[in-house]
Parts: sequence; C-alpha cells; structure tokens
Amino acid sequence: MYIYLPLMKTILKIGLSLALAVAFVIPLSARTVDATGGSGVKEIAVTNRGLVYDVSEIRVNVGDTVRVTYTNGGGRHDWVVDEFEGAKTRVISAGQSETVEFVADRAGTFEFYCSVPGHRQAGMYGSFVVVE
Ligand SMILES: [Cu+2]
Repeated sequence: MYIYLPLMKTILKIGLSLALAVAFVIPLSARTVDATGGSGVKEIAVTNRGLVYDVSEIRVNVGDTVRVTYTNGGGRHDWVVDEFEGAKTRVISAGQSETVEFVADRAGTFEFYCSVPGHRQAGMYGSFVVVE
C-alpha cells in the first residue's frame, strides 16, 4: 500500500497539470466577444498569436456601428469581413494596430479572416454574427 503512494502522487500531479493546461488553453482559443448589449459604437479589440486570432466569435446587433481595433501580435496580417463596407484593415506588421469602423447593416453569420495568402486556410478566421 505505502509503496504505491509516491507513484499515486506522481499520477495526481500529471493529471492536475493536464487539467490546468486544458483549462487555460481552451478559453484562449475560443473566446466570444458578445457586444449585443448596450448602445452606442461597439468597440472590439482583436489580436493574434501566430495564425490564430484571440477572438473566435464576435456578436453585434444589426444596425450597430462597429469599431474593430486589430493589434498585430506577430507576423504580417489583417482583419477582414467581406460583406461589410469598410471592414478591412491594411496588412500590418507585429506590434502595429489599426482601427476600422463600419455599420453591421445586415443580419447573419459571416466570417472574419486574414487575407494574407494561406492564413485563412491555416485557421486564421472566426465568426462575425449579426443578430436581428
Ligand atoms: Cu495572417
């Protein structure tokens, strides 16, 4: 019985480490910014780590004026939603940021993405949801 105690402690430590790793990694890659509450301009900050945005879903109301500030966390990237006029930053370098403002004038689920070739395919995208 006592012989197994150190082994059990080791197993518990490994299990705890894995649980903590999962707890910290999953929310980072699946963060939703719900801006459907409140009034006025909806200010949303987005950054990236490698080829992943820190935000996986943005929610606004139809008719909202949306101001997105994209801060480049590394590499050369932009932030684009094809369906909305003005929802496109320039391609910027690490450490730079750019703000774009547009009106979410139609309801639906759209995609924001990085237009640098290959990045969208590599996973650099998220959902832009406009709620009726
Ligand atoms: Cu990119």
